[in-house]
Amino acid sequence: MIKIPKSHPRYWSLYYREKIIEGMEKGMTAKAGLIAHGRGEAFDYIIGEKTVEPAERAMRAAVAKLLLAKYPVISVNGNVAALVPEETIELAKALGAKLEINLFYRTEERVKAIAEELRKYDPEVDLLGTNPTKRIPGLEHERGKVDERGIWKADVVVVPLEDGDRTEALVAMGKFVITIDLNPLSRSARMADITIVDNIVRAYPRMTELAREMKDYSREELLGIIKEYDNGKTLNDVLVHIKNRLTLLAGDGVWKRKELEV
Ligand code: PTJ
Repeated sequence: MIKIPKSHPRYWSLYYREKIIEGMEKGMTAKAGLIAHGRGEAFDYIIGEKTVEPAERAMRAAVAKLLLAKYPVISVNGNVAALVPEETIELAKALGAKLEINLFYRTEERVKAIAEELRKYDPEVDLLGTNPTKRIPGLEHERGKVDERGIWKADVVVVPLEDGDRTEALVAMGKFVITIDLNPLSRSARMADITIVDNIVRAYPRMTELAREMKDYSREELLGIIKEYDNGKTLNDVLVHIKNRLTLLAGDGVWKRKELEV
């Protein structure tokens, strides 16, 4: 990984870009994962590189649902393993959820590389998906393979940075699907039951914090949070945030250096 000076104004953006490149060099991240990362970066720039209120609202509803779930599973792909390997394990522990390596561009080499990376942070971690025997109906080839003890059995699944087709197929299987996606217009964002429009590098640590805080809430309180939640409204509110931000930036037609800083 190249050394980026901490004083660089875009330090964190460059840092995670390097992490994705490193993920590919380690054999974890798909080439298409680099493109997906670039799309995420662009949306994050527009959103303002911070957690907006609708994302916080979605995270609370997601954590409530996961805490009430009978069999919650968190899916791990090549981008997630490159960006937030330790944070993924922390979140699963805080929620009592299973972890499953589940890849769109599945190869056994990539599954092995991701498992090795996660085990660096917890050698004991129970990782599903290394030997999947079930298939998501309607998805051909490798991308539909799931673990009988994991996504196949899950009632609530977290599928971050996901393709819309698979999100849709999981919803059609009757799963409650939670996604993390910086693009509020994506098919995944539209198909999921709860969409967290935030960067996964901010969302996972915040969800872990929320899980630790909310695990003492009563069942009624958690159910109340879920009942109040409206994913369509949340996505709409993100778009309104983007619209307002761009209107502010475009403002009187004069570039305002200060306001452009994110
Ligand atoms: O590792 P694999 O084989 O499972 O493949 C993973 C990718 C990401 C390549 C695959 O799932 C894919 O092609 O996904 P898409 O359809 O490009 O969708 C990924 C979505 O994640 C896009 O809408 C991006 O905007 C979004 N995204 C990218 N980086 C982040 C992100 N959302 C949140 N946080 C990010 N860091």
